[in-house]
Amino acid sequence: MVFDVLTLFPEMFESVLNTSILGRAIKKGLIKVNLYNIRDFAKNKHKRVDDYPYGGGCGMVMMPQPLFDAFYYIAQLNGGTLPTVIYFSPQGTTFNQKIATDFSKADHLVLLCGHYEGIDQRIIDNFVDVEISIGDYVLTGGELPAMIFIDSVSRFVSGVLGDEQSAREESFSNGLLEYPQYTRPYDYQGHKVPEVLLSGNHKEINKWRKLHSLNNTLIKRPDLLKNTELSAEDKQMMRILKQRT
Ligand code: 4GX
Repeated sequence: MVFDVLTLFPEMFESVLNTSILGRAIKKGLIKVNLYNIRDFAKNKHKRVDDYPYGGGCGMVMMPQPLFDAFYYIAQLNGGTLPTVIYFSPQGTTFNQKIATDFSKADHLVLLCGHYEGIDQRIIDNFVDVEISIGDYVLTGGELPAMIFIDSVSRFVSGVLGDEQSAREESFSNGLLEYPQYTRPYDYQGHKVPEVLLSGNHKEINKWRKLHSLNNTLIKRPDLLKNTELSAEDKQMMRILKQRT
């Protein structure tokens, strides 16, 4: 899968793309991230990419020319057609796991990162297919949202996670929060690991994990349960949990 990123600050991406799971996925060739510096497309003498807003007001607006030319360039590299273009802004649809899985099926996406007060609306009107927000708070630019997008979408690209993790992912794509995890030692300063996890009884272990997964969700994120399909056994467990609170 290929991500073309249009940004004024390509250096912000370096450590994120060179580290851990994303770093490995890129080295393996499972994903490719092409960073384009928008400033490289500026045609004026001082390589300016922003200008004052029409109508007045504070802040600067990213001007059309460099981005129009960047999109023409990327389209030309792809036989004249532009892949789906995503723009990150607080006005977009709020990003979630479902949207991440949907985009992981694409083979090529263009991510536009705005900076300053925003970008000239004509860029959005002519090139942007989807506007995405990573949450209701204001950032200084679209670079962090683009990195979050690449990270969460790449996890669903085949081979990016190990077999074990992708199987685990499946068992938790049910919209529930995770169960508590423990590692050695069994007794750390008197704080012990729940006995059942040491029992070797996998039926009981799975039951314990499901119980805590349901309970965590009920206590911390009851809103998630509205969109979650529960089995008959899960519903029974849930009734018991609800009586106890
Ligand atoms: N989820 N930002 C985009 C530039 C901007 C300014 C004004 C449109 C109008 C954000 C978020 C986010 C800050 C990225 C403003 N664009 N992006 N940037 N939350 O806050 O995605």
